[in-house]
Amino acid sequence: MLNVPKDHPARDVQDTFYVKNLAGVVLRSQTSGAQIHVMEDRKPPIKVIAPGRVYRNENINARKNNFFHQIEGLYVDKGITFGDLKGVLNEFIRLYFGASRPTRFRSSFFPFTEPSAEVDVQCIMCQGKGCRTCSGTGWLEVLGCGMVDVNVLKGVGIDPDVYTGFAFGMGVERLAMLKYAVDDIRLFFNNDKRFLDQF
Ligand code: 2NL
Repeated sequence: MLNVPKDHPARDVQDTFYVKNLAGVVLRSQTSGAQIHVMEDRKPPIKVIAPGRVYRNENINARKNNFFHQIEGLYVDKGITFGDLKGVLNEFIRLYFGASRPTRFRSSFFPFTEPSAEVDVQCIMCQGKGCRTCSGTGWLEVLGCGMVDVNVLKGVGIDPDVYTGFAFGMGVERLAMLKYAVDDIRLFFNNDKRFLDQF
């Protein structure tokens, strides 16, 4: 339903865990399924926020855990444009990081959105000069987004000649790491009271 062909390389980053002895049961790698169900069951205008725990087969390190919490958003109606997407996400980032934190939209690829973009904020460690945290680029990736792919709309029975929509997804832990300069995602899951007491 998310326009990812069986043999597409974009499947690799969605590799997850299969539950033994429960045929066909798999731990979700993104919360998009919730939004697909809403689009199947309702007519536009559709506005959804889908938060929840998601799982991925990762080699665990400071940046990646094999589960995290994702917040996805979806807005489908007549006349929704990339301008609406930019307006909503710029406002969210302004409220979350503060007005003084520069951001940029960079073109990207997701099978379920076209066009797709990633939003970066200026590196909080070096203020854009380039350092180890931002691999010398001066920017840190915050979230992924784009206009809902025509094939996704068709798949759920929404006419893409009448309706358009935007969607986005972000990692809760990653957002907290960027705001509070936390350098290891595993700290959120170790339940060390000294870490948790700071917040
Ligand atoms: C991310 C990036 C993304 C979406 C999620 C989406 C959902 C539907 C249709 C189209 Cl139902 N798109 N979600 C779109 C772009 C990016 O997630 O979560 N990075 C951690």
